[in-house]
Amino acid sequence: MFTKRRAIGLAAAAAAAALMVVTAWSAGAQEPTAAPPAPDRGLYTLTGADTVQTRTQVVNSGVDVLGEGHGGGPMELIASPAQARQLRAQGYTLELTGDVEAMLEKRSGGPSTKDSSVADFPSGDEGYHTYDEMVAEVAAAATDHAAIAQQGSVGSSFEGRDLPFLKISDNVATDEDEPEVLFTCNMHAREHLTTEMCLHIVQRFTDGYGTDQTVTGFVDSREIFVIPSQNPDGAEFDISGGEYQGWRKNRQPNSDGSVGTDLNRNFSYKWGCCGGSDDNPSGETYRGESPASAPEVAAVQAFMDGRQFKAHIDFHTFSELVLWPFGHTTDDVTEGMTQEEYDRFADIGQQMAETNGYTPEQASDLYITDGSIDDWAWGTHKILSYTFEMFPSGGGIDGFYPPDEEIGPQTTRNDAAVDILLTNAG
Ligand code: LU0
Ligand code: CA
Ligand code: CA
Ligand code: CA
Ligand code: ZN
Repeated sequence: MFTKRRAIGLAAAAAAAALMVVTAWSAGAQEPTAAPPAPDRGLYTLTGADTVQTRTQVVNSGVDVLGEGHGGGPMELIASPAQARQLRAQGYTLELTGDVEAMLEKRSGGPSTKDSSVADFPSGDEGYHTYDEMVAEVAAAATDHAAIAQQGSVGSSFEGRDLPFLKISDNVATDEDEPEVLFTCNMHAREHLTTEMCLHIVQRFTDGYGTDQTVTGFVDSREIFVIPSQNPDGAEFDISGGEYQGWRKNRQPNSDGSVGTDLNRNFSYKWGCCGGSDDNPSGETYRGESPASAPEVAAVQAFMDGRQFKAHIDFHTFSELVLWPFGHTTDDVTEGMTQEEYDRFADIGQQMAETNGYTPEQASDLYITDGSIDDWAWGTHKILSYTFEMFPSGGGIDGFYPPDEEIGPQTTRNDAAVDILLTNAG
């Protein structure tokens, strides 16, 4: 009986809820309760996941974990009614705190009045760059600073959007023997603040050249590469329909009819090795069909294979963290990571975190991830590779959508950390 009802519920939660109401009426046993069915996408607070293992289980159960939570506190996540039931059956405590659809609509300024066929940020958030605006910004930087900035292409997204990069250095047209440093952004669709972080780096190291001494020194002695968006299809989808969609993955269709690969689980180093990703295509941490099966990942990997990067930051949101490899294991020292190398990661990570007030830790202190960009960058190329989780430190689904007034303060907040990375690339 219990099993049967649960099976029905897992198959179609809404239908099952309706069925139970009808049953109660016809049996005449009791009035149907007024409690509304749980929303399709409910925001939940989960407690009971106090270890890396249990947090990893939750993250890869198909649900959408928001931010990381510090020190193993409660987790905030988006789940369907069936997913919430399943997690409860596994012994976790889940409290429903909101309806994500309603929250996204509210954050987007109410029911959209915009042309739903056009991807644009909701009114009030125009300070963020759409894909076209980002492309124009990169092109303008190259045109306005032709002596130190040159534009190129990393490749194309699944839907065919160009993935532009900008190189910033003196004698920019020449591949000089200077340490190469890479900044990548917007791997997860809804993490729009990170696109702004990369554009801020572009602006700072181009406009500041010749006037700002620190900037000039780095531009003269380094080759700085910036990829403002690794997931333009997802980012455009996230702002389509005049309303934020809360989208994470890319927009590549899957065999089961669902859409999207989690790009930060699709990199080729120890892909799918360690329970740090989902093999279910509809899951939010779906690792893809094979290593680098996402065209965006294949493009970024090929680009990085073709250069000699010494240091790298991949910007994400949110939780205010500085993270270093490995994510696939909780071990500090393992194949591909000596104690000395680990200590260097931790030392520079802590130095950077001191400047921006983030929390520094190894990536797997949160939960296990496999197929992430920083594991790949270090594991295959020995690139000093960090993941930053930017502002805010918490805040549910709205954490992905800080008001555009935050762009200035939250990007300049990382200037000193970026400079520390550039210094240590030498
Ligand atoms: O990919 C992720 O899950 C990252 C964290 C890892 C780099 C450890 N968090 S995010 O998806 O919330 N940006
Ligand atoms: Ca605003
Ligand atoms: Ca140069
Ligand atoms: Ca070079
Ligand atoms: Zn992310």
